[in-house]
Amino acid sequence: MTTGTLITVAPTGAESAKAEVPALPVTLDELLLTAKECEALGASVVHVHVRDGEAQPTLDQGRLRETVAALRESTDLVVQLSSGGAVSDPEADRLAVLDAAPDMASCTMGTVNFGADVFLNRWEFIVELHTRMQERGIVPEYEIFDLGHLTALQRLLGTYGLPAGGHVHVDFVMGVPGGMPGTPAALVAAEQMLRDLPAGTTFSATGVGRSTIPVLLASLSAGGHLRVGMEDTVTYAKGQPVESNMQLVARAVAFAQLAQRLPLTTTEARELLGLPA
Ligand code: KMH
Ligand code: ZN
Repeated sequence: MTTGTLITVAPTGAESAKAEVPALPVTLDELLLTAKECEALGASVVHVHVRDGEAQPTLDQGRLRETVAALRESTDLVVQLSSGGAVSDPEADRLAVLDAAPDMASCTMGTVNFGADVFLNRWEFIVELHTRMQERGIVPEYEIFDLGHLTALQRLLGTYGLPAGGHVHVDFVMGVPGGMPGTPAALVAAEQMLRDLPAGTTFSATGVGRSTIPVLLASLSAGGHLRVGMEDTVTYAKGQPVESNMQLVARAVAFAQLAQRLPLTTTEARELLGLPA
């Protein structure tokens, strides 16, 4: 039965430039303030990409560890580090993200064209991420950019077993140029494929750019959860730049309330995701 809504905020990403999107949180202080305010509004998970002193994406181990510690110190949010990084990040650096010991990490389930770039996720690399997370008790969020990624997930779980905590949670990242479109039809197709995954598998969805609202509404209607934030959405409405991540979380909360699926607390989110209390 569908109950409340898990709201994940993805505040920064690796793609937008601070110079073009001044409201993007890129320093640790900006990230912490954003995280605290989004938690107060109803977010329960934060999906984190960090930036360096020049506001460029980085997988620097020191910054990752400092960020995990600071988020734990000032919020109760589930801390999910991106192992996807930027398209240019080497596999070794992406695997090393796990050394920062987050609650969760993303695990993208296949290669996808990413605009003019390629977001490379080889099978052996996926297996390494999955098994290292199993060993360390880090809960994965499986990122699904295309329907074939769900077939790969079925194969992964069938061969290497369930993730830490025993619960499977996937996130449909929709509307990336090169991936599945951000449409209700594609969301329903993806949701239908969850039947081939372990019973109780949950999903969230995010639509990049102009697919943000259709995907948000479709996910709520189909019993899914939500990911919102400036990683995926920098335009609030036509001609209106997003002012802050809080603006996007507030809109997601309002939609969830309309759908009578209230935001989960951080405690409820941990329970849903199979994380320790
Ligand atoms: N920045 C994208 C290339 C993830 O965080 O795991 C990959 C991404 C997915 O954002
Ligand atoms: Zn990400």
